[in-house]
Amino acid sequence: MNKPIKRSWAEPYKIKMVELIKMTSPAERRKALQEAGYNTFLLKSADVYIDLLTDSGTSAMSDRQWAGMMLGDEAYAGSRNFYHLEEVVKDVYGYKYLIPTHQGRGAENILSKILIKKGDIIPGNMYFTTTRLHQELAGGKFEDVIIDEAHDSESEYPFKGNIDLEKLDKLVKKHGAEKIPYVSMATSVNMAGGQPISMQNLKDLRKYTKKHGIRVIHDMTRVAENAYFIQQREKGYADKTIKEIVKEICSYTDGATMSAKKDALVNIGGFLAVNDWDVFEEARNMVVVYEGLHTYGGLAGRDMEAMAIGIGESVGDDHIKARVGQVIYLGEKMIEYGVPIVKPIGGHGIFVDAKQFLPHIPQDMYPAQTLAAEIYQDSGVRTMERGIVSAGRKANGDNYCPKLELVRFTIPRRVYTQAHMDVIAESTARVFERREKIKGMKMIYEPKYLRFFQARFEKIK
Ligand code: PLI
Repeated sequence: MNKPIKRSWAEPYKIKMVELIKMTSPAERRKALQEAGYNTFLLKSADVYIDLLTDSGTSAMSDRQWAGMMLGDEAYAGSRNFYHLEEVVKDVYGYKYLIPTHQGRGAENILSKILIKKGDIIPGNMYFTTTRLHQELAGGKFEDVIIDEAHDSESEYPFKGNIDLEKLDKLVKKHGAEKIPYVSMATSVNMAGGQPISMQNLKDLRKYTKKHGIRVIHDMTRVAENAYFIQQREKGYADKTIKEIVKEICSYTDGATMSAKKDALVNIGGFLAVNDWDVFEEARNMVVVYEGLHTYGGLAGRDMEAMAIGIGESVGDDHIKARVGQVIYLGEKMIEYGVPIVKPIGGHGIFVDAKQFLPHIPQDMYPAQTLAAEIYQDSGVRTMERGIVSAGRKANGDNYCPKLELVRFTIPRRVYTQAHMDVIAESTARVFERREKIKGMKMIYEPKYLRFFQARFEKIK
């Protein structure tokens, strides 16, 4: 059972400062869960031992990033940190024009408002919660064109983030290219389990969209992790650096929204980056309405400096190997314990298949939400639901019922150790052993937007 997993690498950093965390008792956790309505988003961080809620804004910054914070130029207009960030975005990603935003959804809001008209169709490789909501609020309709394998947690297909060009072509034929403002293409598809898109698929997508005059907008939140899988799995890329691969990915797209809180190793920040001057001009005007002046977009100068340095670190080969390596380490431990997880193991976390883990709980009794609560109860490890609660409701009020009903164990970058990974796997294995005794839940409060953040639940007796 507990045979050690072979490994020939270690983290390319050493620890200079630590943050103390504390273990709670089972009784304290029971109370905390009740107060939080069995929603891990509503737990207080002080009650959490190992926090795998998200990899968003939870990474550890480097000494260089912290030093960069001291170089913050807090001028309202024309901060030197903005120009540094602009230069880095051009150098690393290749996009011509930059609009900083407070985080990813700020960029999604602006982009959706500019490009989407009422009645438009936005095809994409699986939805993401905030991305789809902004597309809908702008009057558009999201259509999933990811390959079928992405919806099957057991499929070992190496590029489950790929776009099915036949599905895309059907949409173009049905609605006409003029109804499709862009294809929403994410690297490291979050809701599929952090699954990559291949370079070949991107090239094919570029060719197809060019022919039809359709833009490709890149959700580049986790582009470096995607690049790692291309380097490891795709023919012709083994000898290329992560930086080279990242730049090539971006070169097949027309613009991007970025939540820098993930790949780019900062606690806050994001941006919209485009190659088209007209879109840039409109975005530069709109950002002053929703975020702040176009040279800070809701961020402090020091935040932009930390982001500029973080982007550089995020495309380091040693960094990404250790980052994804840690995720794979945890996933392999889970597999050893017989825990059903999404395969292949993705870039930013382990996604446990709650339908297989708790087959006796129907989807409308929230197996993934239930499992996240049970894991917290067992060990104070906080995970999150990525299933029917996250999927929300359609415009007509019906629930979206995703095939994937998952609990996400998201690994913050450069934060936890291998021993933490062992504790997480052991706790999950303990819950797995008593899975048959676990009962589902009912939702007792449902907010209108992005319900997974604030919904409340009760245990079914
Ligand atoms: O949380 P934001 O607003 O900085 O970014 C929104 C966002 C956009 N795209 C993708 C793929 C995301 O993963 C994303 C945010 N993800 C969160 C918060 C997460 O926990 O996965």
